[in-house]
Amino acid sequence: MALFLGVFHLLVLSLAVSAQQCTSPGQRKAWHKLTNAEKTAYIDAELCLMKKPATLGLRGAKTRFDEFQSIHQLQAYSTHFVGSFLPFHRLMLYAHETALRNECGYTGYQPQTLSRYWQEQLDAGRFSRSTILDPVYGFGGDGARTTGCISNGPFANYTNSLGPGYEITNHCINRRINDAISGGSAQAYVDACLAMRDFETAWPCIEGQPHTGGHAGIGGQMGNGVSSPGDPLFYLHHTWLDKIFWDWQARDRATRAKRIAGTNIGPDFAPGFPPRPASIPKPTGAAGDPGTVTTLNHVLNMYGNSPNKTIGDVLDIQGSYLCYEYVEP
Ligand SMILES: [Cu+2]
Repeated sequence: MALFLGVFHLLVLSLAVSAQQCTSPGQRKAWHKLTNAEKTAYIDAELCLMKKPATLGLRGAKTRFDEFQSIHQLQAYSTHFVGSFLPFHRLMLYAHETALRNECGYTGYQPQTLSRYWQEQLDAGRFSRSTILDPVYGFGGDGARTTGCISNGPFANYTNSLGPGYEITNHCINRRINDAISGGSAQAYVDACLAMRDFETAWPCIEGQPHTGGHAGIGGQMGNGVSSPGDPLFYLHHTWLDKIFWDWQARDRATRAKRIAGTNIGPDFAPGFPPRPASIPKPTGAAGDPGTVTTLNHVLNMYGNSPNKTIGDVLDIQGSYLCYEYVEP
């Protein structure tokens, strides 16, 4: 009888686990590999978010697109240079992708096919010539010399209401591409991070050069640590970083998809991050953590754009909450 009950319990347990498991993960593909129709589908979904009015009452946000930028603007100093940097951006990308799908009908041309990433090492050192900046099947090109505003492409006419930094002002999406700085996205920097032995070294490595190469190589809004999601390229850049994080995790998934570390106290000031005005409350980085170290119980705040989740919920991209995979370019 005891044996029978034991087997029965095992069965129930395995059923409960499999019910939560990710059986058909959504595919995240490299932008360079998409057909023109797939590129257009993604861009159209983003344009749709830009046309939908804001619903969450977040400071200064006018559209649904802006409300995702708000998540980042309001928490810039508690989600960078801290242990939650990679999990926070992972959940933010997922929230954005979910909005593209549920609010803008985005299916990416087949069910379960989701966000796109910019395989930046292909363009490192030559961002200005990347096909991702194509004016028709891409995100438009560099900022104009006089105004800094992107002057072509699908997002040239968007009026951004958040930024630069913490400001609330109507402005264009601006860029200032620097090919030399974009060299920071090179494969050598990616490989260096993938070779790191533990989270304590892999996270600052990813947040360092590959992260900075994409932000500062595009420049303008993307180069602003607080308001960078005002440029839709942000999502393609950070999805690439999320892929690098996952590629690193997958090398020892049993350990690395279950472990987090690092401080939860962000700096008071950081280069590329405009100072936080007193009107914005200092975010409490420690939500869910018992002390000053980032733990699996650390809560990632999406400000109503999607459910808040803990770091433990999102460390595995094929776990109980997230369900996607990266398709190699
Ligand atoms: Cu960020």
